[in-house]
Amino acid sequence: MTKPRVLVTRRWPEAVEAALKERYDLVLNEDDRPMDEDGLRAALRDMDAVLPTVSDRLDAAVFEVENPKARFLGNYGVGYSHIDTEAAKRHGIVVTNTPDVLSDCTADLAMALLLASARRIGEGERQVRGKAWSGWHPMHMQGGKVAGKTLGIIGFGRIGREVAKRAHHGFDMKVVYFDKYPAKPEVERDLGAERRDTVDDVLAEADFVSLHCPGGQENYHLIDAERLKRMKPTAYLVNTARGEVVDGAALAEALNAGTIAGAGLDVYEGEPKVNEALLACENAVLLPHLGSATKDTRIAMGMRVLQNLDAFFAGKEPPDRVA
Ligand code: 8YV
Repeated sequence: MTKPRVLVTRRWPEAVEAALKERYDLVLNEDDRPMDEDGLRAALRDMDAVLPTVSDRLDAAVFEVENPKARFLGNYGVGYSHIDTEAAKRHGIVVTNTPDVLSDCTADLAMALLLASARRIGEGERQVRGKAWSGWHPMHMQGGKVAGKTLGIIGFGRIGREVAKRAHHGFDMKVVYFDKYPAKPEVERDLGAERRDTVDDVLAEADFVSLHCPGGQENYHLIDAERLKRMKPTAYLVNTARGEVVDGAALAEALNAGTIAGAGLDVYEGEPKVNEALLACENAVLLPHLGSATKDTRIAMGMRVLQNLDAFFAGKEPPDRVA
């Protein structure tokens, strides 16, 4: 039996590529350059399966291929707002993602950004490296206290709950959250979390706001100029979800005007480009989409894609099917 032809759009950890190679006719993107629209279209036309990442924009136009051969898209990552799943469905293409395996590491990074923005870690590092530090003094770089404060979580799924666990049990924080779906009372109790009826209620109450909702149209610019005004002037915003959830220009204005105290960002609308005004904000900590970037997790993500791929080609329902 001929092996299905599978394209991996970016380089993955060696162990995963080796496991894929054993079972599939694997095509690798040897030089690891992001694929363009024509490349993705050719992949959908010629491959049995394509394994994309957040750097591949699979919008409706990319699916307009005559007789696409591809039947399976195994996304490497939990967020899939870069894939038009409706278009995939129309073309009979199954889509899967990689939940669970990256929740810990993404939650760790959200906490890292929360601490870094509150304690001015980026600014401090720049000062030391720039040889601009004149020595200790009581008024030097005072930041915001974290322990005992209120954390507002928008999107109380797997990652949001891991952040709540760290904040509540590690930093003695009170947790309030908004999610369309209320968590079970025992989950709320374990995480010291209380649901609020609206995003605005969370924003008004929280000293820190961390975003863990999906991206895409449904949450496009959920945090805009108006919503930033609802936050406390002493509050910090953390985004490890998707860039489009925040209006970057409005955030830069809010950071400059003192509408909020600071921000920690891992994701950007239109990344890898970053809004110039944000780049100039001293009170923003900016990371290059590192949420799941640990060696263990990147292997686990690849293995999770492989599980879904194997199930699909064995004629079974893939466990992490999203479309
Ligand atoms: C991934 C992420 O690295 O899984 C996600 O949704 O944001 C990241 O952790 C990225 O999406 C890879 O495709």
